[in-house]
Order: sequence, then C-alpha cells, then structure tokens
Amino acid sequence: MKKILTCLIICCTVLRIRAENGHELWLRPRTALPVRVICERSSPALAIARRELEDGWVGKADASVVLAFTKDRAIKGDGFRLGQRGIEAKTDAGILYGVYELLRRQQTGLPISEEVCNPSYERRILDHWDNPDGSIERGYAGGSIFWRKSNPFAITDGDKVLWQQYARADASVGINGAVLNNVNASPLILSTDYLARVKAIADILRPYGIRTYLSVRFSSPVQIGGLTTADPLDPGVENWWKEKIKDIYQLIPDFGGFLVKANSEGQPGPQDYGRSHADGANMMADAIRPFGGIIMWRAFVYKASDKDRAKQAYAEFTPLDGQFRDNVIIQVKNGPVDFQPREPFSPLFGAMKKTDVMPEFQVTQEYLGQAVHLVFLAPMWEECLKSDTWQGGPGSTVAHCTDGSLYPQRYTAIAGVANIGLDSNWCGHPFAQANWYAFGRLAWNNRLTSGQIADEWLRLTFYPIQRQRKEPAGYQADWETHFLQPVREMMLRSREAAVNYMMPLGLHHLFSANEHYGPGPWWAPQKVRPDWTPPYYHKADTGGIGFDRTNTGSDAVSQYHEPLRSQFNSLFTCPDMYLLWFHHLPWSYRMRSGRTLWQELCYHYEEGVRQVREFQNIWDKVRPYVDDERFVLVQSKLRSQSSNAQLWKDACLQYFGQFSRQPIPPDIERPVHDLDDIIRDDTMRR
Ligand code: GCV
Repeated sequence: MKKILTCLIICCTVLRIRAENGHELWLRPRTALPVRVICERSSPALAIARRELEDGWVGKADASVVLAFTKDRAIKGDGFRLGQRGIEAKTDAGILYGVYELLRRQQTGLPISEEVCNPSYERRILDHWDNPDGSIERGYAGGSIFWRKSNPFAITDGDKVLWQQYARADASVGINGAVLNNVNASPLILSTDYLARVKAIADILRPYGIRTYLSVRFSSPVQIGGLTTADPLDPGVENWWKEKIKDIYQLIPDFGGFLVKANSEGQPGPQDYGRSHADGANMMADAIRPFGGIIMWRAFVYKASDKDRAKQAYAEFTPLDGQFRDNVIIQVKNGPVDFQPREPFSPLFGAMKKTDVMPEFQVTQEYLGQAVHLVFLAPMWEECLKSDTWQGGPGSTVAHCTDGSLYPQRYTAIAGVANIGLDSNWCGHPFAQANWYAFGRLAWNNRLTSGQIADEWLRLTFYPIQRQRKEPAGYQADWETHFLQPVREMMLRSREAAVNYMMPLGLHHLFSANEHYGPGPWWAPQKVRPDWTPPYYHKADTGGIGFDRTNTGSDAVSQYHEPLRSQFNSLFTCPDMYLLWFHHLPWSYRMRSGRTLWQELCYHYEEGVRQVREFQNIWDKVRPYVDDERFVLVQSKLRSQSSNAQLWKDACLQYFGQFSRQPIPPDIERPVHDLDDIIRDDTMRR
C-alpha cells in the first residue's frame, strides 16, 4: 500500500502527467535536441523529413544527419538504408520513411544499426468506407474526415489541417495509399464537384507519399453518364470510363486507381450483363493502364442461394485465374466469410497463381466490439499472414503468397478498412489507435510480431511525455515493469479473450441483426436472407452444433491444399480453434481436454469473461502512469466491455443450453441475465 502511495505521489506531483485527448496518436510532441540535417535536394517530402527530424530528434545533441539518394540495388521501391550517418534511399518517400524509422528507434530506445529496410508490399492502403454524406459504414469514431453533409464542397482550413495530420500519421507507419470512399460506392463520387474535393485531398496527401484512390460503382455510366447500359463489353461504356479516367488524371496526375465491389451484396457488376468478373475488371484496367493506374477488384462475393457462403469467392474466382490484366489485383478478405473474430485464412490465398492477389484486413472493429472493446488486432493479422497455405510447398504462408516472394506479382498490395473518424482521438477508443498503427507496421514489414508492434506503440503513445529528457534514475525501468509489461500482455491477449466470450471453438457470425455488435444466436427474422442470420452458421439443434464443411458436408475443406484439406477434414487433426467451423458435432463429443464439447464451450465463455475482468484490474493498477483523460476513458470502456462479455456468455450458454440439455458445469459462474430478458431487450431495440 505504502509503495503504491509513494508511486502515486511521484507520478502526480513530480511528473504531473499532462492530460491527453489522444489526438496526437503515437506522434506526441517531443522536447527535441538540436540536429543538423544535410540534404542536397529539396522537395515537399524532403522538407517534411527535415522538419520531422528537427522537431523530434532525441539522439545526440548537435549531431549531423545526412539524407542521401542512392542507386543501391539492395534498396527496393520506397525502402531505405539506415546508418550511423543518416538515411539513404532511392525516392523522396524512402527518405521520409527512413526518418520516421530513425525517430521511432530513438524514441523507443531501439538500437540504430546499419540496416536496409524494404517494404513487404509496394502499396499499403487504407480503405475508408466513408460516404459522400459524411457518414461512415461500420465507422465508430464519428463522421468522415473527408466528406460532409452540409456545405459539402467548401474546403476549410480545419479540413486541411486534419487531412495533413492524417497524412502524417499514415506516412509515419508507411501507409502510402488511401481509398477515400466506401466500397458500397455512390456514383456521385465521380461527379465534377466531388472530384474537385478529391483533388484537394490528394494535394495534401501527396507530399507524404500517399496516393489517392476511389471506390467506384460499376453502374456509374448509367447513373451519372446518361448511358442505357454499363455492360463492360459495350464500346460506349468503355469510352465513358476512358473519358472519366482522363478527367481524373488531369486533376490528380498520380491517382492510384479504383477499388471495385461488384456483384456483391446488391452492388451492380458485370454479371448483370452476363459477363464475368474478369470482363468487368479488364475493361476498367485497359482504360486506366495508359495513366499507370490499377484496379483492385474485390473477391468478397456470395449469393443468398449458396449452401455454404464460405465457398463462394473461391468458386467464382479460381476459374478466372490467368484471365485478369496485369494491372488488376484481386482483393481478398483474410477469411472466407467476413472479418469474423476468428476464421481460417481464405483458401483463395495462394490458389490464384497467375493473378495478383492482395489481402484485405478490417481495422475498424465491426465484429470485434467496435469502439467499445479493447481488442488489439495484430495477433489476428499475424495469425493470417503466417498461416501456411501449402500452395507452393511447405512455408507458402499467406504473407509469401501475396508479397511477391513466392509468385511473381506485377503489383503487391495490402488493404486495411480504416477505423478513423472525426472523434478527437480519431478512433473512438484510445487502444483502437494501436490497430491503425499495427496495420501500417505490418503492411511495411509482414514479419513483425504483434509483441514488437504493441511494445513500440505503447512506448510512443503512453510514455509520460514530460519525462522524456530528465527522468529520475530508475523511472523508465519502473514504467516498463509496472505499465509496459502488463499492458502489452493485456493487448496481446485481448483478441483471444474476444474470441472466447463471443464465439469460441470455430463458431462464427453469432451477432444479433445487422449492427454486428451484441449476441443473437437466435436471430433469424423471416424476411432476412438466411446467410445473414446466425442459425445458418451455428446449426445448433439437439443433435449438436457447428457447420459441417467436411467432405461429407459442404466440402469447403477441398478448397484447401493438402495436407490442410485432410487436417481440417479429420476430427483427429482439426485444430480446436477451427473445430465448429469445419465440423458439426454432438454436444457429448469428447474434446482433447477430456471435457465434452458442451463443457468446453462453457469454459471458453467463462474464460473470456474472466479475461476481461483481469484487463480491468490491470488497467486500474496502471493509473499512476497514465494521464487522467485517457485513463478514465479506457476504464469506462473496459467496464462496458466486461458487461458485454457477460451478456455474450449468458446469451450463448443459455441459448445453446436449450439444445444441449445439459447444465452449466457447477464450477462456472451462473448467468446473471435471463435469456428471455436478453432476447426481449434486443428485440425492443430494433
Ligand atoms: C461495405 C460486410 C459489412 C458491410 C460491408 C461488406 C463489404 O458485409 O457488414 O458493411 O460493406 O462487408 O466488405 O463489402
């Protein structure tokens, strides 16, 4: 007790931890030491690099840093060489990334050794699902930073400042592309007024090395072009896209290209005219090729009639392998269904050997507690990137299948669906910023571990700012032991905790209604298509639970390469974490732990709730090391997360208990909510 009190006194009086609203992200101002920056060339990007060094230098005072250009073949694209004297790169952006890396190492206390750092993916893109009216699909941190409802075409100084801050944050972690609007695209985005605003945004992002992209609606030639068809083989349609693209490049010479969601969830596409995805993508690819643009064509497709939604993307796209132009890249979600808390990797990775493929991750936590739950997503992405597809023999990880190291790709890219909005802390939850950070870092280097990323982010985002230069001896060690270590552990365990309290053992899509937040394993209104309702996925009845995707079921296992096909197909070898994804099993099924399936399910839900309670405890203990503003916000969000976790457990165990007809094991805490009340409250909210 005495120790805690002393600590509190030191921290609050000597340290006077400054209140922080999180707007500065991981780029909080430093008390910089003088530095001399030597660079022979000048450009807007190099001016930024110089300023960043002067404002953030915490290395040796009065040191000289040389920013130099090189033709060294070891450096690829926007990569750089870090050394004792400074940074060498081939491009302005490479110099800028080198500066951010140098500063990050200084600020986190990492050694600066002679090293070449090349990006894993050439294009590292944030997809904003922002609508022209300023709303954001699956956005939980306020309205759009790019678009707004009232006075939509006025560009204020405030807009410019925000776009510049956004660009700086992106560049600091290596993100070099932004799709400015929702994949459920409004045709309006291609109108003259909106394109003028796109140009204004692009002008601000450009010095930070960020290219601008747009999502486009396939039927735009009809909706805003006055044509009677959007058939990709119609010469009038081809011409319309060519002209539109020409206009765009006149405004934005370095425009990146289009992202297209076609024939998916009601969006128009080439199949409306009896054409294939390749016909649609290639028509746009040909129109944009003279300008150097690319088409990112999404493989997120499924139909209400499918017996197993998880099979659809593979079934539609693998027959088209080799038919796409070389400036088309197929954008594939990490799992075969839809950004669930846990899915096996999509079997499309590695399966299309003659087509460029890029992973799509979701940074915004649509299915992971939105901006309420503390869930660090790097472990989920790391799990996907390191999954071995076996497509080119052992070691053909998703990372290798997409970063060009296994199959030659003309373009390599990775996308993350952004979690950014107008909230003062950008992401709604202070810890959701770590997901933006982690996406950028993994896109730059897909070999980084979640632990490294969490460590960096915590040091940059939470180390008390006033202490950076004149801390009492031992303060940093104390901070590392009492703040960094427990909070990093909490972050690293947070995704597994969410899987436990939401949908363990391979269960998926147990959400109530379309908001994808709370539990609703019972939710199946007649008017809603079955593949949007949980019973389609869990298939619970008195006989058991789980989706049979074995070769005697939907046979989705056959979309995986051996030995995975056999591994997932067999109960002896299927990992527990995917068990109910691939198998429908009786409640009495004996698990490896010796428990029955029902008991195992109960223990997982219980464990999830317990883990969040522990997170609350960890957070309360670090109070002396955190400013009040962020401490209180995280504390109250953890409280909500804890009660949500309890609700998930109570809802799922009581609902599934009706089928298992078995009691909750006696050593598990009793439910605190009644199932009928949960269902009634849930129904009344709609
Ligand atoms: C943008 C899920 C989401 C939709 C999203 C879609 C997609 O279905 O719930 O909001 O639409 O994925 O990725 O296209």
